[in-house]
Amino acid sequence: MSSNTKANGYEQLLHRHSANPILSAADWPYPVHTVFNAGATRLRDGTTLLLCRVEDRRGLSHLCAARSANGVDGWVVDAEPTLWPDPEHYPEELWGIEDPRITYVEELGRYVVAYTAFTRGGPGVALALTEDFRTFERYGLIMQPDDKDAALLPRRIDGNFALVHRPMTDSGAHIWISFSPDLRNWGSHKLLLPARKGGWWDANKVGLSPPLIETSRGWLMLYHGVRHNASGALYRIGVALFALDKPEHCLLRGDSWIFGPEASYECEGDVGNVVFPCGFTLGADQDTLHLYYGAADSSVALATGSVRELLHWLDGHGLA
Ligand code: BMA
Repeated sequence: MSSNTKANGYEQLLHRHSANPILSAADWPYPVHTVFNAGATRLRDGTTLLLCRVEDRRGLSHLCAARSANGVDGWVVDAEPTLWPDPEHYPEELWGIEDPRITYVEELGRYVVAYTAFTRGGPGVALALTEDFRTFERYGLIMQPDDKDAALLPRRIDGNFALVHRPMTDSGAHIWISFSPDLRNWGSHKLLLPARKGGWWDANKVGLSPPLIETSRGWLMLYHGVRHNASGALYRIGVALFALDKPEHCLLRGDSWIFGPEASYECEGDVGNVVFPCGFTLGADQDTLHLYYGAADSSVALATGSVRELLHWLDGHGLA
């Protein structure tokens, strides 16, 4: 067995950091209930920025930035909420804002944050643009409810911006991709990755986890798959690969999940048995993956892996 093989015989592709969970409510400079599902990016000066979903005791969420030089510890958390719901001007934010995914867009010279805006009509997808995570320009709701788990691609495809997202319809919770010339008007909607059926681990719902990872072989997707069982739901992570110039074309989809709740902080919390990544950064080698995930809707944890190894695993376990 290689060092990546676990006792149960499965290869371990993502490795939990020994400092997990790396952020929780106890680290916050103001009263909060839980901290989880953080978007991630590396700033120009090398600082890792996590934009965390923070839930208060009303049950409503806002976003708050935490910065660290090494992406593991020494976090400096904003003294006040970084992005607070603004239902007066953006009624779609009435019940809070959740689960941000961050994409840096060279063409705009800005980060595009896609987040879930929650209101009476359900959760929808909203965008906010920022240069520094201190001031934001809101673009408002771009995908109406029910829709969530969205992230922008870092560059245009065939002249258009592309957004991966997860609308809920009568036919289920599947991952879609949509295109826009200006980030405001969206169309050319295409089904990207459907939930499987029956007994599969990703039969009941799928959704994008962090933004797509661009590799020489295609767009690498980490997605969450949900299976309902007698005691609730299990959130686990799977992998798929899409064509670079035609991202709606799935090249490979892994058969099994690669990461699921096992550690106590993933199994126990407000919502047990949930691992929910919303962000990643890459090491200087452009291969080492730092995956930031919400654990049991209660804390932020980190797992590391290798993009090369994930692609290699897909070659052996992917269904075309
Ligand atoms: C999903 C999202 C996530 C949450 C997960 C588990 O539907 O709302 O924010 O982490 O459920 O509760």
